Amino acid sequence: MQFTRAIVRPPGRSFAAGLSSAGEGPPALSRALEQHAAYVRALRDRGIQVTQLPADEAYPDGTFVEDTAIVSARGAILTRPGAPSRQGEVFSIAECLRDCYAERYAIEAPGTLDGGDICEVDGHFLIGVSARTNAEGAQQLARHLDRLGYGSSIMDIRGKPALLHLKSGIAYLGDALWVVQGAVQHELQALPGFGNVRDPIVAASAEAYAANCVRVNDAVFVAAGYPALKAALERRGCNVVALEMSEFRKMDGGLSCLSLRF
Ligand code: CIR
Repeated sequence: MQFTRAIVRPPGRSFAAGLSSAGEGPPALSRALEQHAAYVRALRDRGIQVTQLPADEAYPDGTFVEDTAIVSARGAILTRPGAPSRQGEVFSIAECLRDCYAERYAIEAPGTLDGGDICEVDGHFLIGVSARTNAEGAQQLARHLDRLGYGSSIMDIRGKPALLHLKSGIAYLGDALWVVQGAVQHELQALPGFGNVRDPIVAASAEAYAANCVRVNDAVFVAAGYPALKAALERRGCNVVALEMSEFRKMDGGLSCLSLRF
């Protein structure tokens, strides 16, 4: 899938007040802003037109825009994030997506859903049921996707507390290339229709954070500082762009969640 546009939002002054279980101490805002600017430059270098929303101090986790919408080639679905403190993040994203998509749906109460739980696989969507995405939210999304002509599969990751979101543990990079954390490899292969997921790159446990990587046109963006995964991707022929993510990691944020790409 070739992306032409992305939406991002830099972290605001309230960033350190966001949700975190990482136990790595508070993020330094100045470094987070530098890292975010480098991420935006990397998107632009791939030919992407980037829309930067202003930071919103009311939402410390608002920089993790991926959680607020599912954006596909055919339509957009606004989410209802599982963390109550994040639900208001969706309004400004809805406004922004109004200009980009004629067809829009929304997850409604009592459903909850975070975009980080959704992994697109060549027009089929894996939907993770997690501590953030409930079964009702997953079913609503499956129905909206069906209206858009897409299939979906639900994968329950509630027994895997190390994974905040499905995409913390699974990345699909196109051309049958997968990166997974060992904890989800067998579950993925056991899903109906996914038995043929052969030879995924399995991130070593010391590099589990970097399993959340993303293909952006001719490149694969991966967190910097994870040499084994970078080398494995390069052996598979990927043009790897390594991006420093240390301050976002402190707030449990992966690389994919800093943008909506479409
Ligand atoms: C949260 O707990 O919601 C944020 N601190 C991090 C969200 C990261 N989102 C993602 O990986 N998709």
